[in-house]
Amino acid sequence: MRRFILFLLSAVLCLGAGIPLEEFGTRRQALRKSLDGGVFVIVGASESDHGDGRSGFFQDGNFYYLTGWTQPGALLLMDGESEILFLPKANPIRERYTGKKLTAESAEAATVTGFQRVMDIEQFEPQLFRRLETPRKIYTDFTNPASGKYQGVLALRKTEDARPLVYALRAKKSANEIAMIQRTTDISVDAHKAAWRKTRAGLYEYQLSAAMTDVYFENGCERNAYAPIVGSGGNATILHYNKNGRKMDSGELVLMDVGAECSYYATDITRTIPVNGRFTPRQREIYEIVLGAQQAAIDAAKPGMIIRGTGDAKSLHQIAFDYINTHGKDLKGEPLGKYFTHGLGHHVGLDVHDPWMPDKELAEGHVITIEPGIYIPEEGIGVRIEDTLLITATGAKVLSGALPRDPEAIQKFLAAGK
Ligand SMILES: [Mn+2]
Repeated sequence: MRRFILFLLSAVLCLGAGIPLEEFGTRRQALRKSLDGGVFVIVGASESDHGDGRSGFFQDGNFYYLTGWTQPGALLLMDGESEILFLPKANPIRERYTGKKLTAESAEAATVTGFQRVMDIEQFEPQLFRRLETPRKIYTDFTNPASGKYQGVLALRKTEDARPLVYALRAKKSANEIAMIQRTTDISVDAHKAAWRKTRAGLYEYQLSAAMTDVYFENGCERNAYAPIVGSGGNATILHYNKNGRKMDSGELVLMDVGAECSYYATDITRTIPVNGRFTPRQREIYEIVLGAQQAAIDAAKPGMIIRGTGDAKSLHQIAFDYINTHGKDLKGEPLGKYFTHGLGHHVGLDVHDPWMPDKELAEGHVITIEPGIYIPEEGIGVRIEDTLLITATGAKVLSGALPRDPEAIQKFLAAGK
C-alpha cells in the first residue's frame, strides 16, 4: 500500500503542481463545446522531439494546457461526447534512461490522469476511425512536431487548425494560473535583486545572468522563460542581445531582460540600471521618459483596450508612443518616438509570448507585459522597463511591482543592497 501511495504521489507531482486535476477537465469540457461536431486530436511531445539531453523533456504547451500530462508520447482525442487520453506502451529500454512511465494498463491510470478513459496508443486509430464513420472535420495542430507521424491518418478528413480553439481559452487565466504566474514572477523579482546587489564596473554581463538564473534554479524552477538578455552600454540598444559576454564599465547602463519558467508558467521582466549605481543626467532623462510612457500605458490598461495598433484610441502602444514622442529630444533636436522600435507588449502564460490575437481586446484575467523602450545607438543608451500585469475588471495589477522602477528607489537599492 505504501508503495502504491508513493507511486501515486510521484505521478501526481508529474502533473502541474498547483493546478488541480479537475481544472484540466474543465478546460477540456469548455473546448469540446467549441468543436461544432468535429473531432479534436492533439499529440503530446515525445522524448525524441525535444531531443537532446541538453534541455530534458518538456510537454507541448497546448497539450499541457488541456491535460496537465507531462509524460512523453501521449495523445488526446476528443469530440462533443467523449475524451480519451492515449498513453504509450511500457518501454523497458527507455525506462532505464528516463524512469518508469504510467501506461493505460495501470489500475491507477484514471485516478492519476483525471481521464475516465485512458487507452493504449495502439487504440488511437480504431477509436478515430469509429468517430469518422460520419463525415466530420478533424481539428489538429500540424505545427507541433510530434504530429508528424500521425499526419497520414489525420489527413483522411478535412483538417482544421486546432490552435485558435485552444488559444481562445488560454488567453483568460484562471485563479490558479494567476497564482502560478505570480509565483514565477516573485522568484524572478528576487533574481533581478540578486543581480542588482552584484552589479559593479569590471564584471561581465554573464555574471549578472548567472546571479539571476542561480536564484530561480535554486527555487526549483525548471527553465529560463527565454534566453537571458543582459546588455551593457551599446549592447542595451540590441533588443534581443543574449551573448552576455561584455565587461561592464562605470558610467554605463545595463539592461536586464530576464525571467524564469516555473512549473510551466513564465514571466517577463526588464529593468535598466546604472552600472556604478548613479544615473547620469542624460541617462536619467531618457529613463524617466520610458518610465512615464510605461506608467501612462499601465494607467490606461483595462478590459476593452488593445495592446498594439497605431492611430487607435484603444491602443496602449499608441499611448506609450505618444508619451515618448512628446517628451525629450535626440542630439539633433528631434522627437524620440522613432527610437521606440518594438511592440509595447504581449500576453504571458505557459509561453513567455503566449498565443494571442493582436487585435483582440483585453479582458479580465488576461496577463500581459507593458514594455516601452528607447534605444539611441549613437548615444550608447538603451532603456527598457518591462512588467508583467494582470488585467482586472476595472484596470490592471502589476504582478512584478515588487521590483523598483523609480530611479531614486533603484539608486537607493544599489547603494544599500536592498
Ligand atoms: Mn517581453
